[in-house]
Amino acid sequence: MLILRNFTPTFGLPSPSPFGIKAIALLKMSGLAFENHPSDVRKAPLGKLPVLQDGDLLIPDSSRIQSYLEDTYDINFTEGLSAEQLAIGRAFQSMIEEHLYFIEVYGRWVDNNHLLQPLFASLPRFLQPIVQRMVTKNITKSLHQQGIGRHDRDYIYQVGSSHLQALSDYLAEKRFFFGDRAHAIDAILYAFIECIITPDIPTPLKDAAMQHQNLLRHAQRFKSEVME
Ligand SMILES: N[C@@H](CCC(=O)N[C@@H](CS)C(=O)NCC(=O)O)C(=O)O
Repeated sequence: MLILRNFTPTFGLPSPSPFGIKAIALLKMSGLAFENHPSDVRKAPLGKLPVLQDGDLLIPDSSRIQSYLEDTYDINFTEGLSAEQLAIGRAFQSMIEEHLYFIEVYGRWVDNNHLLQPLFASLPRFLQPIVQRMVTKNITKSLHQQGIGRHDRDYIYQVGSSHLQALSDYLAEKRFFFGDRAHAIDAILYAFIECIITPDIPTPLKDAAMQHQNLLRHAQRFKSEVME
């Protein structure tokens, strides 16, 4: 049985992490049996979750999990895609995971830090504010190092909105990103949109996402056809 080591479900999400949801989505798409287990991020091989456990083997990182499932279980998450579509998918994946992600993180940790207590609910009560302050300090530092955290709030959300606009424009009226069937990029799009729209965390990024009816329909479709 495959075990997915993940964060504890929070904010109405199966994982508060978009990468954690992406990994669940890929496993659902694979049709393989698996269990999603809340796990301690400090025990993860790279200090991050999700991690896939297959027997004694630990596979960190959602993209490495994808490659592992493809190589080991002969799952094809990009079946039928042309070289051009693969290139487009790759570019959108980078935009989402390497840039939009940090704007989502800003929306939670900088703009709405007071709403994040549920993330620490499993800790002893006296430790919760201490750990929250420590994690917030580390995340704020990583936003500064990444670069996005150096900009003003309006500009950060303006960039986030332009990413959402690009995703909405490319998706247009298609059922999934490249047509009728869901591929790996749909798992990624779903995971990151779900993390913006589902938690009760108000941000201009959420307002922008709610304007794109096709992104909302995509999330709903992916949820009902793949996740449930
Ligand atoms: N590239 C990794 C990113 C995973 C990641 O950034 N996970 C974050 C949560 S969204 C994490 O575990 N952070 C814990 C930490 O940095 O201490 C993937 O695709 O899985």
